[in-house]
Amino acid sequence: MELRPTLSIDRLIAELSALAQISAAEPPVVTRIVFSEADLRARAYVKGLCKETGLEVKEDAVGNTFARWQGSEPGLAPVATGSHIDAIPNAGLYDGCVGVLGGLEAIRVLQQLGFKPRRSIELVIFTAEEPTRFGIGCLGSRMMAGVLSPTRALTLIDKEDRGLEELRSNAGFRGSLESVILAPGRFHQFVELHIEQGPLLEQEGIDVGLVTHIAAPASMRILIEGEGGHAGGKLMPGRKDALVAAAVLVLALEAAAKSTGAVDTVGTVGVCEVFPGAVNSIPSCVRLETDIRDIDAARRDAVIDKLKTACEEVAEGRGVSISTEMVNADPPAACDPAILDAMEQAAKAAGKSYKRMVSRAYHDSLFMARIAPVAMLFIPCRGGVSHRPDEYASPEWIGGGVHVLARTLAMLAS
Ligand code: HGY
Ligand code: MN
Ligand code: MN
Repeated sequence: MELRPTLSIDRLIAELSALAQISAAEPPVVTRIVFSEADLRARAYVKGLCKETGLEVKEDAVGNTFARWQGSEPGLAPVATGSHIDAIPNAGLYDGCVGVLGGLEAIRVLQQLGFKPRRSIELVIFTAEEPTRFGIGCLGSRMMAGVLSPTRALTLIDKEDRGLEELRSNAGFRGSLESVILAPGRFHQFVELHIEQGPLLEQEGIDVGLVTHIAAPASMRILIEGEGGHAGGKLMPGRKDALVAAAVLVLALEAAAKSTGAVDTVGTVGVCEVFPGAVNSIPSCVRLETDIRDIDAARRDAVIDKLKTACEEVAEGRGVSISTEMVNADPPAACDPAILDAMEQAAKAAGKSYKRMVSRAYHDSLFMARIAPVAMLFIPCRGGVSHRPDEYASPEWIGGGVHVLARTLAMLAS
């Protein structure tokens, strides 16, 4: 089908900007933690746009949101696109939101062109792609794929000791958590548009990335308990300083990640909580949250093993007690060749340059891949910067991604 989508990129940029104003932080900083007041206002805003577009909007028991454009053969499993609108603290306005509002714009373009989908097209807004609240990423899509069981989900608590049950019901989401699990075949195919969150497309001057694999993320919590004490009265010999022990582990993770010799191995300690946190008190307890990834799961797991060994050695050497907890250690996902080919055809028809590449960030597509064929479509982001307020994707880059997405959806839904 020959499509010449006419995009209203100005409207899309205005909507992205309007969404970015809905933040727990002062704009241009975006902070939107799942089930927070800002998250609920953002959901209402996006659902309003979906309803204006004539989509049928439904939500599941944890707030995953499905906006459907009914196809001519409703008995066929729909094609879906979408991403997330929650954002970590001190984030930008494009991560996730480009895939949600860009997916909506792709649907509007096809509607304006008079395209009639045979398969329904659904825009999905996933709950809690970011790990900020509960320490685990992709909460909504994990539950949809049955990777995170309702029983385990009910054990999740945030830093204020509030659990999923309390937070989801306060946010107005009801129903059994079992009902979130999707039967295989619920979706025919899933395509996610997202900023690259890396520098390659911009550096190489390429319009879109066709993602072939999504890296394998893992997260491990480390609790270090020492003795604490008076910073003046307690002399250096015999101290059991939990923060110094933690510092050794932070360096050990960096060394382990670098030791694989593969550029794809990354290790980060993004959270370090120090107790009691008084300048004149020796830290008695430190909680670290570590993020370890690679496109090769075995290589990633070797880094985790090295970090665990370092924990044992530091505990022994410094007389502190160290416990570890694996939050998640997910396999990588391979994207679907047929969808990749469709995206390649769409890029050619749209006159956009493209390259096949891996995703080093994880996305809801990682879990959607458990229940449907998936692929991701990347657009450049300036300097590869993401998870910072200066994250930026130009209207031209965004427009190119939406154009290719619209053509891809038209092919898949025909
Ligand atoms: O951390 C990630 O890869 C994603 O941006 N949540
Ligand atoms: Mn993110
Ligand atoms: Mn994202």
